[in-house]
Amino acid sequence: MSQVSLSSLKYLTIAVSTALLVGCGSGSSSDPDPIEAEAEVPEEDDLVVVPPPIEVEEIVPVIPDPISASFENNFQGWLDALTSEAVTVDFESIPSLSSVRVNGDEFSALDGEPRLTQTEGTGMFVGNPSDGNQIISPVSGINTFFMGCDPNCEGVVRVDFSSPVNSFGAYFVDVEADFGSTGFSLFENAIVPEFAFSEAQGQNAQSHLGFTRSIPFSTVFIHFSTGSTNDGAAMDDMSYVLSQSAP
Ligand SMILES: [Ca+2]
Ligand SMILES: [Ca+2]
Ligand SMILES: [Ca+2]
Repeated sequence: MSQVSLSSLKYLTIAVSTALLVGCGSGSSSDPDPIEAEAEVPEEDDLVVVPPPIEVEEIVPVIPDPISASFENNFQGWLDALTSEAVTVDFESIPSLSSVRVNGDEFSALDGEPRLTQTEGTGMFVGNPSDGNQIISPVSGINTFFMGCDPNCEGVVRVDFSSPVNSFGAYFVDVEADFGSTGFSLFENAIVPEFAFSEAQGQNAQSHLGFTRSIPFSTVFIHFSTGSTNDGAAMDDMSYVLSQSAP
């Protein structure tokens, strides 16, 4: 009697524990999986469908207009387009000589602290380069700004301001066959200026180039030919307008 009852208890214990293991295993693996699978699929579908149309629509209007309005030989038109009075660098703060080499920070006492850096050429000079075969008439005073280049190449000057400006302009003197490479660019390493003279201006002619931009900028590049073959061009009365008044 005692042997039978002991063996039957063992079988009962094994049967119950097996049933519990099987029941728990089958219950936990069959119930949660369908719920999780059904919940994940719709969320992924919603995320994939929504973003692409938004990204495509935003790419199109991102392309900015580099220059909003340009003025060639229309100084008064440029003045009328300004938002406030222009600051002018007349290059008269440098002692009068035929040519004085400058490093570009000589004009930083003015509002906007313009600093000039040569990016192409063999030197920046202020003065009056008039000599036997070339007469340069300054627009203001007795000095102009010009570059050296040996023997003939494109001169490029970078101008950096301490606060953004929205307008820029200058007079150029003696723009001739190199008119297409005389002007301004807002982009570094531009091969030709994005805004240049449309035709030759003539021997010793004083010609104004100016532009305004709806998006303020802090850097502008001045392009002009220098050298013996094209006999170069000088600049005077470089002007700009700060986009916001000083605090
Ligand atoms: Ca001058
Ligand atoms: Ca000339
Ligand atoms: Ca020239």
